[in-house]
Amino acid sequence: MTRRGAFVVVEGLDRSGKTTQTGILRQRIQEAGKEVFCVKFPVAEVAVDRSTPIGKMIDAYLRSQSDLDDHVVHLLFSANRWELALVLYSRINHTSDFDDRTISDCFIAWFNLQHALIHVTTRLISSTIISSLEQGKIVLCDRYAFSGIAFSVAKSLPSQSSPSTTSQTPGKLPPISLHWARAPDAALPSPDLTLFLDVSPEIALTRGGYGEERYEKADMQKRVRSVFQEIGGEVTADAGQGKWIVVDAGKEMSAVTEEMWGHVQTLLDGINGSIGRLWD
Ligand code: 2DT
Repeated sequence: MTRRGAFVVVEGLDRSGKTTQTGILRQRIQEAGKEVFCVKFPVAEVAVDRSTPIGKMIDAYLRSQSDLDDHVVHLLFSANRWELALVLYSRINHTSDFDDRTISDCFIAWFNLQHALIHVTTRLISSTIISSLEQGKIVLCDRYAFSGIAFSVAKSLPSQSSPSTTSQTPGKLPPISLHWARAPDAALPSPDLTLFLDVSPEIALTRGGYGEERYEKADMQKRVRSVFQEIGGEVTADAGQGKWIVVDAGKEMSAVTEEMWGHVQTLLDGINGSIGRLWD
């Protein structure tokens, strides 16, 4: 039986160097003669000159140009992962099934036809990430469902600077629990390896561009970091969810690259066995 490719996710706090390191890894994988399929969440653009409606809503929210309830934001991020599955499926397979539909129609249909469409979208994602893996490609993903959970749950934790407050509107909807946050992404492919780039909010603060977006505040980043640590513990305890490696992203960039590359290199020859599912 041919070996499938590996699914590698890079997660981290803001300004941890995630996107730069993912770019370097992509180049190294290609130089090693392997095919790589790259994905970045949240996705604002999934193809040349085409932006997704949900990607745009997330972008406006992150730039503080709109305000949305935390639960809605969480579901939008998850829908952003599902909509990528739909778009890529129709492009890769040249099917007409979804060509005439706008992505937001798909999203509404997802809510209306919940069970049926979740089943369909689960199959569809098999044709994108999973088919790449089956073709032996390495799938390299810059943020995934773990970010979704970490950022949404962090908003429900008390602020460390003023413990009685969270970013949620008081007295409205219940806080977002780990359990609730996991649900929309259940059954998406689970990574074989997650590299979590860990950097202290103090070091991140000193890096360029920090502070421009909604979540780029030291207090929020501390809470995100603590939820990521909890998720890392859960992934490590569950053999079906792949490996979770914490990389100290506070050190020199090239040292971070070498450490990450060391882990990815072990997966270049592919993997025996089927692709796991998140939280199955
Ligand atoms: P970047 O800085 O990597 O573009 O991320 N986020 C991301 C969530 O809150 N939920 C999610 O599901 C994902 C994928 C993390 C922009 C911000 O979006 C947050 C930071």
